[in-house]
Amino acid sequence: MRTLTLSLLLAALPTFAATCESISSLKLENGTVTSAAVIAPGAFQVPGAADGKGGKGKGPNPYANLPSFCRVTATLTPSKDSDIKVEVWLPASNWNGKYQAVGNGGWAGVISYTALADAIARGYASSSTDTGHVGARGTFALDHSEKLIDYAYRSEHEMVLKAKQIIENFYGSPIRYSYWVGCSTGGKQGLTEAQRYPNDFDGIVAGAPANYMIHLHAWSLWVYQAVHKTPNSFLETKDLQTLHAAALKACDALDGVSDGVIDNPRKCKFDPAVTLCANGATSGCLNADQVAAAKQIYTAATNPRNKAEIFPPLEPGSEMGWTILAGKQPADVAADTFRFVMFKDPNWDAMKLDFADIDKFDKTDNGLNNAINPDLSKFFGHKGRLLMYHGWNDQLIAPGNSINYYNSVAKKSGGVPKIDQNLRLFMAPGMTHCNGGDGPNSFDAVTLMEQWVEQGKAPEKMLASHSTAGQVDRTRPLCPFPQTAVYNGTGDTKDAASFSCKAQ
Ligand SMILES: [Ca+2]
Repeated sequence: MRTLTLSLLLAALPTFAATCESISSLKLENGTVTSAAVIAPGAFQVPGAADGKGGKGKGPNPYANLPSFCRVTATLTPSKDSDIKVEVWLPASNWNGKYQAVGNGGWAGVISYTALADAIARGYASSSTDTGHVGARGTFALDHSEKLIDYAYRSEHEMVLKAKQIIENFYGSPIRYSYWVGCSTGGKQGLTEAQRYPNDFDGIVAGAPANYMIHLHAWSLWVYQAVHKTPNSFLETKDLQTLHAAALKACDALDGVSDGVIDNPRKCKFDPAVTLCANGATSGCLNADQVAAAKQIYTAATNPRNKAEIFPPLEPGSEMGWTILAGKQPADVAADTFRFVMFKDPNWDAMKLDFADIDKFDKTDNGLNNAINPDLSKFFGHKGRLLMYHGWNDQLIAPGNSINYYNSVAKKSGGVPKIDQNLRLFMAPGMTHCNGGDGPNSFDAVTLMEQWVEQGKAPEKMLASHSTAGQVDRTRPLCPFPQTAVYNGTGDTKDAASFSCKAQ
């Protein structure tokens, strides 16, 4: 009877849904809707991209199968120096009643179009922001402290407020659930939201978060400096191959399956000295300076004054990805923090970074881009769910960073059992930054998050797959930290069914 009454009531409710075009006259606080137009199925083209696909070149068009949607663009100006571009995409039909905000990568500076497309393909209304500047570099931050605030947290929160307003205005009904989905900078943005604006989301998916940004960027240059200490320190690709082979030889089989993937690199004490050239050999081995460089890279960055850890190290198994941080030039994404925020000198020399200055850098940042507040009690207090993941072979953000943050939240909250229904971290063996790699690296965190938030079903495992040339060739469960997937002893080691999540 109660159900019948409710459905009659719902059916009788008038809808106040607006037309797409009418959204352009919607009034926003500290912002303006700049356009609102219906995009026909499959017709979206990335603005300014010659191929309409955002530089995807000959790859498949990620927008070809999109349903019709209302595309809203807005400019937000919470400060006088702000120029935050936002897009809100609203499925024209079959809206699932929910909102999914999507994150950025690196220094952002661009709308995340493919992530928007993924979200609306699932029926979500979605939004993305360029975080308040154009371009992938940190150059904008030079003498623009308000824009740096926009990048750090304000653009995301302002976007959320405006997107919710636009969505509810368009559909004429309240949003049932709100989610954040992002990796790397997007992971940082998700954690920042949980820390600063705990009521913005019901669920947050935060992959490989760049949340300890100042330390992350300092550590990135620790890796760079390691291979430039002497003229003989640099690790060429062949040297990385030598290291990688030695790391696998030492660590791969420890997890019970020799498959080219080290399930838990921290269980293996790999000493790169085993690759040192002996007896006059010059190939297939490393010179002493290269071994020293590798040792530095496998070691946490520390403050030389007090030995305090600045950031955890790259792990054995990740060697083939070192070409970015341990490259011929410092990685701009990291060096830009020091060029444009700390030293205000575009020509600053990354070799001059003194790790004894880390406290000074933190002081300058003042908690702006270091998003490490472990107190998530307000987010957890309304049953907010946080799903984190990180690849053990991450070559850009050391995976230990996620473990450190997880542990800090657990400690603050009174132990793992206290947070287990609100925060779960999934470490992915053999996965590189956000996806890819030799280990299973494709998974559906969004569906797990939906089940967690909407049905109260916490994720006990996350099924991951690895593909070669588009064909799945192995599957494996990813387990909530500190559990790991352990081989049952029988069955196909390429099949997830042969593994169980166990605490070790
Ligand atoms: Ca293995």
